[in-house]
Amino acid sequence: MHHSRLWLCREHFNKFIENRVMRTIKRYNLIRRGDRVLLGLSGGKDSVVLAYILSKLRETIGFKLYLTHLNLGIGEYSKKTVEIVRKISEKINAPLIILDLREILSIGIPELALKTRRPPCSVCGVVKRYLLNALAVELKADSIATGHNLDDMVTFILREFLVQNLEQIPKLAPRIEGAEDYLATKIKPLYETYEEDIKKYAELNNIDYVEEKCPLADEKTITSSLKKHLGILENKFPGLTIGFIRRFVKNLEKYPKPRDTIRRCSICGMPSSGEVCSFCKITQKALGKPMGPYAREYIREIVRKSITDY
Ligand code: Q46
Ligand code: ZN
Repeated sequence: MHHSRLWLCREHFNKFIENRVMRTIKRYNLIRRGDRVLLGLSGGKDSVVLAYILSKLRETIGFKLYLTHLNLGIGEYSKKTVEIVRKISEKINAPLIILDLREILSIGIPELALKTRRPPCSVCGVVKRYLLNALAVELKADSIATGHNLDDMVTFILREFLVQNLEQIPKLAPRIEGAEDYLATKIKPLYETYEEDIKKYAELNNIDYVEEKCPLADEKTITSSLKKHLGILENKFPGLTIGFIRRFVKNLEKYPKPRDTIRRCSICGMPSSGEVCSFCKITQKALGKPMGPYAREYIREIVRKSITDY
């Protein structure tokens, strides 16, 4: 491993990565004994590798792991991701809930973007955040785990700094507390794990994941350029990225607190910065009706049917 100047065999490499995730969980108090953790699985390498590692740690820590996948209705790409996540759920023996956007809204992300005249990733972000949170609330999950890795997080922090969006920076912490019964806590167990190591872990353990990028992804963003350059810097100065993130967490208190207070959407009751949440607004525009209440009821039903200890 370039960053730590270690050269390990497969067995020791696996141990090294699993220990690193375990230490991240402990250092930032991400998962506690008895927790119910909902992992958002996209089918890409990060969330898939995280599912494997969390399934290995579940007994030692003593928590329950649930998986969820959002079928975004993006043609062949979505079909492939669904296949992959089903396989993982069987392999690691963790319950999986698939939320199908075309079943909930009758349209997928491409049409939703067209009808709202917004970039696909922007509507997609709103939809994913909403459904994931609504599912976690329904499952009474203690947290939502996501596969964001070290390189992702440093890139996001640098981007917010570059555009001087300082109030967004505290939201890039490894653990973001939720609120009451409508906003789930979010955790990032791969916060200190290099992307390069995640790829290696998948390769060495024959873990299948979706390698192609989403066809709607916008490649010309500040984030993708920053990530490339961060990789070059890390190669030149091994350990730069991990050193940065650890100092960043220590300095978190020094950044301005976000001013937007979280309220509840007057239509569906989910978190919102204004009177009506973005999901209700987007669906109102695309379908002529705010779909928050329906989506929540749909999720409630699916949880009732598929989770036995609910
Ligand atoms: S799935 Fe959705 Fe991503 Fe595709 S439309 Fe954009 S945000 S790129 S992670
Ligand atoms: Zn709403």
